[in-house]
Amino acid sequence: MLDVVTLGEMMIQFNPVTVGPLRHVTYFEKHAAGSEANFAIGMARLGFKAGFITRVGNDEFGKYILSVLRGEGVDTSRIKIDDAPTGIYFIQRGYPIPGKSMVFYYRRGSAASRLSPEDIDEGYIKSARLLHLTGITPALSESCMEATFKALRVAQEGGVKVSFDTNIRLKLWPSKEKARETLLPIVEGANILLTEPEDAEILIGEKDPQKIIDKMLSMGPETVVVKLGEEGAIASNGRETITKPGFKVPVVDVIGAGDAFAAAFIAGILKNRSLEEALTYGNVAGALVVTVRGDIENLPSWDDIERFLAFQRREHVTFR
Ligand code: KDG
Repeated sequence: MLDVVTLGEMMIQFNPVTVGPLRHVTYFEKHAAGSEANFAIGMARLGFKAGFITRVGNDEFGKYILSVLRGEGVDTSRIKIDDAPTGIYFIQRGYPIPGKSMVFYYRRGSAASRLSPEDIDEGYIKSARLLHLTGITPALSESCMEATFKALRVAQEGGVKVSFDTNIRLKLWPSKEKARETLLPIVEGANILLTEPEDAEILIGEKDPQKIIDKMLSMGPETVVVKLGEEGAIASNGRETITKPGFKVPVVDVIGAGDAFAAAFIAGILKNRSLEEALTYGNVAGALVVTVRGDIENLPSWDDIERFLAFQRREHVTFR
């Protein structure tokens, strides 16, 4: 029995120790990351039983990814070992825009890109309360796209809630049109929709948060969240619309903030907390993740969230 299940690609992330153009970087740190795996780990840190479906290579990086997921308490029973290599990617920090990060993928033909509908165990998906999908997995290959749609269908048949984070990575799509036509049916099939203005502009031609909310609520989802990066987020369930500003923190690497937000927001919703509380948890998780290199290291526990919020309220927090 799972609380949440997700599918996608976890890769080795090489994160430069110094900022600037990659050609001049000498030292990299090795991390394991990938949007859906970040989400699964985020949920596990918050006490939920999370399952992750993927393929990893029969190589050192695949072994590392498995050990990270197992160490975090994510269920790896549906992860297959494949002959193709584990995907990797590099981050470039602070260049050409200070404070921003870019990604460079080396993942074509990777083990996870060979994920296919046969890897989607219907009973496994139906045993969960929520299936989490992102716009990354269907962009990886035809078989990944089919696997994503099979998971969506199975969840809908089994009455499992679906959350969808649009996460459009243009480097993975042949065109914006292809991204739009592939992802719109998932938007329509989701119960909880998370997006950001650039993605919404591609999907529905709107980048104003209120217009995005109005339009997307009319397409099917019961809850729509527009993530605004350091500005925070705005969410609506049709009855109430709440805006929550983000927390000001020192930024080291912004990659992974959206996944942290998604995990903590959905954790709040699954715990029947108010929309406002769920948004606050999401903003805390996003703020914590950007202060370090790597996507998963600073994903918070409930205790971390409480301490962070107490500190913001200028209450006494013990450090020893
Ligand atoms: O959300 C963060 C991810 O974008 C990053 O970890 C890499 O999963 C990744 C991807 O496919 O872009």
